Order: sequence, then C-alpha cells, then structure tokens
Amino acid sequence: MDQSYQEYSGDDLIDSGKLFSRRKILGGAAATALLAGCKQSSVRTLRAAEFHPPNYPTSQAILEMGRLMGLYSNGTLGLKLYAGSQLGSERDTLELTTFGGIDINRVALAPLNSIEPMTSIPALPFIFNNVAHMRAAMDGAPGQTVMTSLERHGLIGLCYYDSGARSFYNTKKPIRTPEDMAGMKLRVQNSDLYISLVEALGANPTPMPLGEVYQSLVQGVVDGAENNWPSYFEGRHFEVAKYYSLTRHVIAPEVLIMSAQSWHRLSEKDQEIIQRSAKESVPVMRELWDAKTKEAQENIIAAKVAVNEVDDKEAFVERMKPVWDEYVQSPAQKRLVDEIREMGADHA
Ligand code: GTR
Repeated sequence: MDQSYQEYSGDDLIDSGKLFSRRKILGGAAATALLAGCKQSSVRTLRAAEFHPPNYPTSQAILEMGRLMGLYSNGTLGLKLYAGSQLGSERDTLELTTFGGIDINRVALAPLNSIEPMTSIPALPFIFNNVAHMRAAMDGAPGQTVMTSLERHGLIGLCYYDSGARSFYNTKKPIRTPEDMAGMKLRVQNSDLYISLVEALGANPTPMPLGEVYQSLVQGVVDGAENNWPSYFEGRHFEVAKYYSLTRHVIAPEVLIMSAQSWHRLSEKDQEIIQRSAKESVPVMRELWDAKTKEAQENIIAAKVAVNEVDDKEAFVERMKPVWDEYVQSPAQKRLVDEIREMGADHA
C-alpha cells in the first residue's frame, strides 16, 4: 500500500489506553488546519475522517481507497486521512461532513440514527442471523435503500464496512441471562435506539463518546459497555472490564459517506472513480477485519478475560420486541425489515 496517502500526523497512542482521547489533545488545532482548506493544485485532495487509529481495518481500507483513486485518475485525485479521532467524535465529524468541511467520513450507523430513521433498521438488535447475512443484505438492495435515504441529509453513501457483532462487557460478572444485567450502568453510543435496547434489558444506559469509555470504566462511572472484539481490544477496555459475554446483539455495518456538497463539485468521471475505489476497498477491508478480529480475540483470551456464551439467546431476542415496535414504524421501514429477513433464509 502506498503510504504517501497516509497523511495523519503519526504519533498514534495505541498502547496507552488513551487512544480514543486523542481528540482532546489535537482536535482544536487539527480542525482549524482542516477548515483553512487545502492548497490549490492540480491534484484534488479529499479530506477523510476516521475515528479509529491508523492501523485499524477501516483506516487501512480508506487509505486503499485513496491509493485506487490516485491510480484510476492518473494522480489527479488524492485522499488525506485524518485518523485517530483527530477531527473529533463521529457525531462532530458527521456534522462537519453534512456542510462540506469534511469530504469523506467513516461512521457507525448509530450517529446517523437520529438523523435518518431508515438507518435504524440494520442496527436493530438481532435483525441479522450472522455476518454473512449482513454482508449479503448490505451489498444488495436493502443496503442501497439505506444509502439512498441519506441523500436527503446532504450525504452520499459510498460503501459499507464490516463491524462484526457487538456484545456486552463489564467489570462485575458474566452476563448469561437478561436478568444478570439488571441495574448495570452501561455506556452506549449516542443513539436512542441503543438507549432503548439497554433499557429493555433492564440495565441503565449512559450515552457517551467512545473516547471517554476507558476512563469511565476505571472510575466506575459505568460498569460496562458493548462493542465488537476489535474495538474492545483497541480501546484497551478489556484491561478493565474483564467479562465479555457473547450476546452478539447488533451486527450493524459501518458506512463510508461523502458530503453531497463535495460530491456535486466533482465531474461525473471523478464521481465514478470515487465510487469504484470505495467499492473495491470493501474486500480489502473485510480481509483486514477478519484478521483483526482474530488478533483481538487471541490477545483478549491471553489476557485472561472471562469470555462466555449466553445461556439462551432467545431470552435476549424476546426482550427486544418493544425496541422493534418503537423503531420500525413507517411502511418503508417495515418493507426494509421484511426484505432483510427474507434474505436471512440463505444465511441461517
Ligand atoms: C466501534 C465503531 C465505531 C463506534 C464505536 C462506538 O465498533 O467502529 O464507529 O461506533 O464502536 O462504540 O462508539
């Protein structure tokens, strides 16, 4: 991979457990530099934001996309990646993206949930049977429907990246049944859907940015959180919260979006190159993701984290009925749910 596209500022704090706090240190200065704009030249350099560190699969996939953009445009299109949350939380960068301050952004569906109700559907608990089901649905018509829904918010969907399955972890005890979660204080992403999900399980949700979770676990502000293997590992949360219970309650993808303002400034040819490069970065991302998940699992198990399966997945599924009722309301949402469910038959 051509590292010349990798223009983040280098000193990633990967071992410190403070990785996700980087924004507090660099955010202001980096954002000012960013908004001051790039130098005029014959190369159009798009600014991309990524919360995760430079070595994370999503960051590497965005860099691959930049490499492909350079290749297909004979060097007239470039990409500058601001990885490691230099530009702020996903919520902050999303706002910047909608008005064109950031061109390309990789976000989870959670921060989009409050903006566009269709994005809640792939984030519904237990909607996908497994990762293969999620990949098939999001690569197909359901994924396209969700992307199209973003356009009315000034966002162009480029492609989906994997995010594995999210499970609960905490500092107290293994979670085997929903009853084990009663009264637990759990960090959630800033999304009403996640708040409802945790409440339906009898626990107390605390929305906060990912960058604050490590300290909050240390200080007992929260008892736990939920995430996939790589984020539980990269954020060093496993050092503090030693119980990881495989609820696999959400298998939502992440999405690479582009500011519609930036998009409409490009020629049709450049738009095609960007679209093609994004699509071609997906298999690269998936390979890196699978490897990262394996690495995270091995390290977490070696660190003597107590990993457990839940007693009965159906008991958790059962509790999610009110969440579905609350977040699946419009006919378009219902159609999307049906379409995704139908595809599940091939991925039982
Ligand atoms: C990670 C995901 C991030 C963010 C984070 C969180 O798995 O890659 O985009 O959603 O979880 O929990 O805030």
